[in-house]
Amino acid sequence: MQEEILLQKITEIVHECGAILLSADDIKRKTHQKEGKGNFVTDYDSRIQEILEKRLLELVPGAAFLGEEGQMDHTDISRGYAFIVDPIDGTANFTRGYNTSCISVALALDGYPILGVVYNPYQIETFHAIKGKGAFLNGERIYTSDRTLVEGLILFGTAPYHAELTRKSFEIAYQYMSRAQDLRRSGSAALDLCMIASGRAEFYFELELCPWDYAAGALIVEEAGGLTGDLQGHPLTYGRKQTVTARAPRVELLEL
Ligand code: 2AM
Ligand code: CA
Repeated sequence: MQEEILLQKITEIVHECGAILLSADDIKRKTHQKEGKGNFVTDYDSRIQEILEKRLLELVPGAAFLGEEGQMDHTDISRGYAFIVDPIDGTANFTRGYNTSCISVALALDGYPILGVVYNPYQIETFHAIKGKGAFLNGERIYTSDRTLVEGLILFGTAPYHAELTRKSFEIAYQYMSRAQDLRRSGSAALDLCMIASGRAEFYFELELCPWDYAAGALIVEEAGGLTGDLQGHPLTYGRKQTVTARAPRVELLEL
């Protein structure tokens, strides 16, 4: 299927799932604790993932499917097509009615994303990118900002489910923040990446993320002219957990 048509169909599916988020009720009763502090799942995460799995695999039959919910840690995405999907990124926000969550869908080929869609139904913002064809917000081309670190806004995730990473997360945040303008913390890695892509913020990091948290967002950042990698700038991979950074091109990584 032609990439643009595929994008249109994926976007339609993701928008339908966004409507489920907006109409969610009685979320508290439908929330369950997962392994680790601050790590939740709701009945909506599972339901949206089921819909995404069924509908996306109809579009690309035979593709692998890696999603946050379920036993998918061993899914091999290194060859052929693979969907890498987070049904709700920002689940803790969702359970609190904080209205900062999104649906994130990436299509990867031979281990690397070639198409990404991130939809925030609360702001009606759809970010997308196709490899080599730029990044867009609601159909308009977006670019990372031309600010340097001194003028920059820092975003970070605290990896709350890994208590041993808390101190290090704040030490790194302090290093960047003390050289920058200010700092924000949203609770959704995919949306943070889209903030970098759209030039609203300049540097983002989180010490441990899963591929479904960053696969779509990282492609959107790169296609918007930004840089992604780990804390040293080594390229991201998409088959395992890792540290993720994203930045506007004039922001340099600090030697920590
Ligand atoms: P989630 O809302 O889909 O769970 C918050 O710091 C960010 O980290 C969110 O994007 C959140 O995604 C993600 N996250 C939550 N639990 C995680 C885990 N166990 N491993 C990696 N990332 C996680
Ligand atoms: Ca999730």
